[in-house]
Amino acid sequence: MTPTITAFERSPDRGKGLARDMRVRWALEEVGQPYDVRLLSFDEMKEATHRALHPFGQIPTYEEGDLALFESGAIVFHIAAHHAGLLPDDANARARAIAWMFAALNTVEPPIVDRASAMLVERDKTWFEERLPILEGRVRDRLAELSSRLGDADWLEDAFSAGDLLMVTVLRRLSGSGILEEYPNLSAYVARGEARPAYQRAFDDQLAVFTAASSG
Ligand SMILES: N[C@@H](CCC(=O)N[C@@H](CS)C(=O)NCC(=O)O)C(=O)O
Repeated sequence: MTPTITAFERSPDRGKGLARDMRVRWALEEVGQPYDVRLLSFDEMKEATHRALHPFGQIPTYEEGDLALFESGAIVFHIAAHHAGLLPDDANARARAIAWMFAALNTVEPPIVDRASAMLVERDKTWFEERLPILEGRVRDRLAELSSRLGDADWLEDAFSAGDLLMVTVLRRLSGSGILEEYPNLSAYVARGEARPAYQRAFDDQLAVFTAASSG
């Protein structure tokens, strides 16, 4: 059965691949699973029909037969668990790849999102200039730790996994900040993820939605 995911009708990032349906698209492309996309406006995301799928009125969601899922991490895990290619077969290696999925979403993404949110909605506050270095310090602490763990390796464990897929998409949220570039091995790691053909197909498909909406 072909799954259906939801995505922004008009992504606020203007098609830069930062909206979280990108993670799901990329995972589906990696495992070779075709999918349909239902595009939603911001208003539609907050309506009861969509909230029945997503309690917080957000994208992405994933529908497949009787199953309706929300949370990009849960969706990527579901895809990885049901197809070969995103999680190792060995039980211990698999558990470690899953640990990296949680690390991406639970440990690395929060300080990056806190910084991005402050840049977006707190710029006019009197305390913004004082708070920003604190938020950026927290991002740098996490990146320094991740950079030191990654070292010269291509991926976080022996082979590319759903853990890398999520980590790369999380790190991409720093694009334009200049912070990622302070850690050359992390920049190279993100570039390695972006160079994967499955990533490029997912990116192009997401960008095509934005381009079509802008020209329409
Ligand atoms: N933890 C959720 C976050 C979902 C999320 O923040 N989605 C954003 C797009 S990337 C969204 O729908 N934003 C619009 C809104 O919250 O109103 C996940 O990983 O799926």
